[in-house]
Amino acid sequence: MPGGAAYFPAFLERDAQAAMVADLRGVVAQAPLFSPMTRYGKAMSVRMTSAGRYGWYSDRRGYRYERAHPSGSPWPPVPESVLAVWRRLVSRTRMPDCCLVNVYDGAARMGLHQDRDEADFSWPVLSISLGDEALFRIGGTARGGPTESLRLRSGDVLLLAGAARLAFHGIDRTYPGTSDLLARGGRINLTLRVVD
Ligand code: MD3
Ligand code: FE
Repeated sequence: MPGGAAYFPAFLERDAQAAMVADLRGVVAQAPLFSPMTRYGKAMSVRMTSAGRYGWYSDRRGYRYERAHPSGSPWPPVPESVLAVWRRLVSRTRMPDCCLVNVYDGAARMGLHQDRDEADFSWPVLSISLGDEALFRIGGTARGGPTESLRLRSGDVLLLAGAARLAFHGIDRTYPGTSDLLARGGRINLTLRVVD
């Protein structure tokens, strides 16, 4: 993995994962999942929503953070169960502005990309995986360079800082049926970010 990436396999116990999923049901009830349009006008296969001061949004105008859900309502607060992980690994004083919730079912995937819509890349991104396993791929800061793959499992946490913060990364596929955490199957990934 690139410098600045830290991998914490099985960081969350089963009970903590289940409590987080229950909290996320509340988030999704207030801020329903949607499939963002890429800037090319094609719907992403991953469904998303957010919690926090900002949510990530995309349409033909491009990728950005917004203060409100597409419905016009403010995003719900980030659940305490999620903030607790940030406090343990990132900061006790600065809380994340955004918890992006990515939901993968069936054939959903995410192509290689960089996360560069945030103002200050010196803040890390914290990722929490829940539910089905996924094939995660990460490379360097230039598109087209060598990549390495890692199978992310439910309860795994990744911290992307330093050089890894601007690394190209994506999800090639998930492995349906590899976890019984989510009643309807699938995978949830949370990313916690400082936006501005
Ligand atoms: C490496 N999510 O939301 S999480 C994303 O599993 C995103 O849903 C993937 O990429 C997912 O932007 C991967 C691991 C991850 C998250 C953010 C990163 C890796 C990262 C930011 C910089 C470098
Ligand atoms: Fe990303």
